[in-house]
This record gives sequence, structure tokens and C-alpha cells, in this order.
Amino acid sequence: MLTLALTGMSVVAPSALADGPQRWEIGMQAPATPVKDRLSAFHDELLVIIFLITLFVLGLLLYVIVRFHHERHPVPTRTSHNTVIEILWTVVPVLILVIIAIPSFKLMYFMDRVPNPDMTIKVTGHQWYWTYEYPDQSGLSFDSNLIPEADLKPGQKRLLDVDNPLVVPVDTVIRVYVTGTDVIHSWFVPSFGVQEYAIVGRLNESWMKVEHPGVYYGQCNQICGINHAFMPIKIEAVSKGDFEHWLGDAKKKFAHKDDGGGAVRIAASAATDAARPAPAGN
Ligand SMILES: [Cu+2]
Repeated sequence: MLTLALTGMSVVAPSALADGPQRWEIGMQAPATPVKDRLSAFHDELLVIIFLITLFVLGLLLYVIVRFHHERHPVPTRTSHNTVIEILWTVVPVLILVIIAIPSFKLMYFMDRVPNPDMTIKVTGHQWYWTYEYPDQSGLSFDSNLIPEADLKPGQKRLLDVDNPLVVPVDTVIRVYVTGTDVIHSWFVPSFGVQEYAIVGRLNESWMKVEHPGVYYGQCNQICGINHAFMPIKIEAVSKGDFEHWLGDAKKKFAHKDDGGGAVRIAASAATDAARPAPAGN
């Protein structure tokens, strides 16, 4: 019941914090994690640099068009080399690229390294749905399937809403493992700045720390077969208290008859070994 209540709550909750594709959207989705904050800021910085370069080139073009118009400049110059200019137009772009590379690499390392994770989530891509596992929570796991268009309830998003969304607590550093069972998929949540390939036999790693409660949408963005467009990602970020409630309910709702497969146990022990003292409340 509480699960339903929570789900209902977040669906009804102010849509300012629901982040997915919007009509006529031209910018990026609003950031909801420190990684995406930095990605958006870096994007904006690059936009300034690109704008200045474009302006400079446009200025040069206009100057050439006006200054060397055949009426004003009937006899063309025969200049074919100018060492100073040639050095400049090689060195200056290199410098610009180096200046861009420094924050770019910093950001890449920031995205790559999981800072002291509080919990772990394992995402498995299948043709054509996702499985979510909480290895820290005695292997809680469930499948997340698209809601077909015919079954959509009012307020649910076509091709984006799922039967069982991934639920995560806010202000928690979450390590995300991504893997696959058949072909290559990609788990992509734009407002989290998380995009990780789901590859058979590999465990890719990313992380997120959701800053605001809300509903966030993503999609598989690696062409994975005929139903590629029908394996969306829905994440509900809730307060830590609500998350604990949800966990209690979810463990009952998704209790497995076989008490979890071998894979779940391996993931659980790997996660426990790797990190830190077992979380309280288990
Ligand atoms: Cu896909």
C-alpha cells in the first residue's frame, strides 16, 4: 500500500521536479546530481567559447568581404604565405583546445570515481527491459517494464512510464553497476549525467547523488534491437525516510521464491566486501 501511496505521491507531486523530455525543449534537462551540475556548467562554458570563436570568424569574413571587394580592391594581392599568421592559426587553436581539455579531464575523473558510496544499485539490461537489484538489501531485485500505451493512466507518460520504477533516496551517494544479459544496452538518465553501457560479462560503474526528490526519466540509448524504444527508465528519488518505508514494502512485494539467484549473492558479497560496514537497519 505504501508503495502505491508513494508512487501516487510522486506522480501527483509538483511536476517542477519531474524531469524528462519536454515539448519543444532545446536545452538540456535540468541537473539533479553534482555530476550533471558540472556537465551543464561545462556545456555553458564551451558555448561561450564557441560563441566567441564564431563571432571572431564572422568578423574576419565581413572584413574580407568589405575591405577586399573588387571595386575597392581591383588588383588582388599575390601573397601566398605569411609565417606569422600561419604560426598563429596553428598555435592559438591548440591553446584553446588545451584550455578546454583541463576542465574536461577534471570532470571526467570526477564522473569516473565513486566517492565513498553509501549504497549500491545493479542495473541489468535485457531485450527489452531493465532489472534493478539492491545488493545491500539482501538481494532485493525486480524487473522494470514499459507500460503499454493502451494501459496508460492519466498523467503517465507514453513510452516513459514503467510498472516498477527504480526508487532511490536523495542525498545519498549511490554506486551504479551496469551490466547486460544479451546485447549491448545503455542506461542513460539525462538529468543525472549518467550514461553507462550495459555489456554482457562486464560490470560498468557509475554513480549518482540525487539532490532533489522527484521523478526522473531516461531511456536506453544504445540501439539494442526491435524494441529498443520500449525500455525506458523511470527513477523516483524520495527522502531517506520514505525510501526505508518503500524498502520494507518492496522486499515483500518482490520476494523471490528461490530467495535470490547465485548472481544476486555474488553481487551482494562483492558490494559488502568492497565498501564499508554494513548499513544499519538490516
Ligand atoms: Cu536499447
